[in-house]
Amino acid sequence: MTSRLTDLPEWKALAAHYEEVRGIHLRELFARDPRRAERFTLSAEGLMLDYSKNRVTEETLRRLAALARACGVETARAAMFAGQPINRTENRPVLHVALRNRGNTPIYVKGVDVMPEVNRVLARMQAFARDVRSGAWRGFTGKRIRAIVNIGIGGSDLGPAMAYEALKAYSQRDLTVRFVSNVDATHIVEATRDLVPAETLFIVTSKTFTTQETMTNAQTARAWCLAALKDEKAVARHFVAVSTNAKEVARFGIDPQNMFEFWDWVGGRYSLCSAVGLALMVAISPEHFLAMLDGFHAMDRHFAQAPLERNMPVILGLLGIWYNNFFGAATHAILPYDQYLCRLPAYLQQADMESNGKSVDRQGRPVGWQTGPIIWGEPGTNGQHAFYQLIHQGTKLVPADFIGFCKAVNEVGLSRASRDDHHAKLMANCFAQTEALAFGRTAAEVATATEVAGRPELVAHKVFEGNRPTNTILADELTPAVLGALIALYEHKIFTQGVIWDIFSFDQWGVQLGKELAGKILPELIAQTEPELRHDSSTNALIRRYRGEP
Ligand code: G6Q
Repeated sequence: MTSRLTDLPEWKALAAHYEEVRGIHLRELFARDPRRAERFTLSAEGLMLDYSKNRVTEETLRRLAALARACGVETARAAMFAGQPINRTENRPVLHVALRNRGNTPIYVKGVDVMPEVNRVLARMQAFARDVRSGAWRGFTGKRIRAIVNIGIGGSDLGPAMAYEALKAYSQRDLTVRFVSNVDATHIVEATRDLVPAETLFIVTSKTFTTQETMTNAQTARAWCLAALKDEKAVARHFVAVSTNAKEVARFGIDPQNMFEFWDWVGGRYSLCSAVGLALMVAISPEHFLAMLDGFHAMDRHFAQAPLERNMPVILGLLGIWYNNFFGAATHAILPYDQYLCRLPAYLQQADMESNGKSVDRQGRPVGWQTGPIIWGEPGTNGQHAFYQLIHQGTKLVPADFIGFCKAVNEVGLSRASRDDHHAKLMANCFAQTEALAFGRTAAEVATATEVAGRPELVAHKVFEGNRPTNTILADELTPAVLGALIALYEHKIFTQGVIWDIFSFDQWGVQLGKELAGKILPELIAQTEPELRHDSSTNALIRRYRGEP
């Protein structure tokens, strides 16, 4: 982009258009056009996106697509798929799409097709997963593996942990699968307290194999294992690694034969489809894992090929920009109406906030516009009994994505057509919420309700202004392929927004400073004699209090 974002004519046109439409109520937009829902619904790769309950007109969307074009979204998209080093601050390509490139078309990095390597590792993962699942892989004492513990953090934890929860119904139920991330010992202690060392396999997942939390937990797991098995050789049967760093893996004592590689062009928060997904593959089977990759790939193709106006990730990205940059909405809620997706908000929190939480443009100049929103959320219906009050009647605009399924994974109730059906109740709530948020309840409607009879002072409290925007993403059923398509949808939404905001979405320098300072403070907390503290007065006092010094 040669001009800065806010100087583009397309941006200025949107700013003027915003002034024209900001006051229009969704009630009016729906009343004007009986075919609005149809017009603003898009289906792709098993997902249906209804974006009609947004404060947009056809003109808004045209103008937003024009902005995307002016910002070079199409060129940037092509550059990513072609393996160009678009992560320029780390000088790397961004090729999570290669990990699920099920069509196997060659993708070149520095002139070398990466697909044979991707497929080689995928084949090794499958062989390993089959061995563990069948019992062919035994523990050191010859016992079958009954528990898998993934040790990793951030991008080496959230993806497989989220997807394991999401696809639990597809998992081998006699295999316990746990995820340990926090350096707080509580996490590993609680995760292992009921496990049997001779039947437990640890997957140490770390791109760098130097991450403090993961290495600390891995050493603790090693000690836990050896305390029971009493032989260093046991490590080879109870530990495998997922990493790019063969040297450190060997130093830890893990046989390089038992290391599953990935590559520096896979970003941590985009690594679920790499060997980082090994624990998930063992849990749900190679077949289901591959079905998930198929879903990812289908959405990748849609993103790569569909015109911007009919491109689901692009539409989600543009709507996000509309609220973030023009309406001033600071947050975006992710509200899955499916308990299996309980970790999806946390997963997307990292994917989005670590990617687009940036404040300088690609030239290193301060941006003069808002970038990534705060992502948050909880599964429905739980959230309805907690924070939805603010979304309905608070002073802040909170755009939200509602995600649901037509068919339940667990059909419980007298029958699907009965009022006892859990799933019908769940989805009735999902649809009702978006209806209430969009259309609200006017003072006139409240005034005629019997509940305020004789108490007119209550009317104001019971009014719902409405006009609160939502997307609804609906699919038939939560399958591995649908999960893959859903995650890819959000990945490419984040990509689209990053291009428009003119920021680098694939680095994460913002996590460095805290790590460095923790490295300085750690020796001060454990020093035998009182250390000389050179921090600010607050940090010095906290350290002294921790040490029990006056
Ligand atoms: C993700 C981040 C970060 C990373 C963790 C773990 O994009 O880079 O969350 O995944 O810090 O890093 P390792 O895999 O190297 O242990």
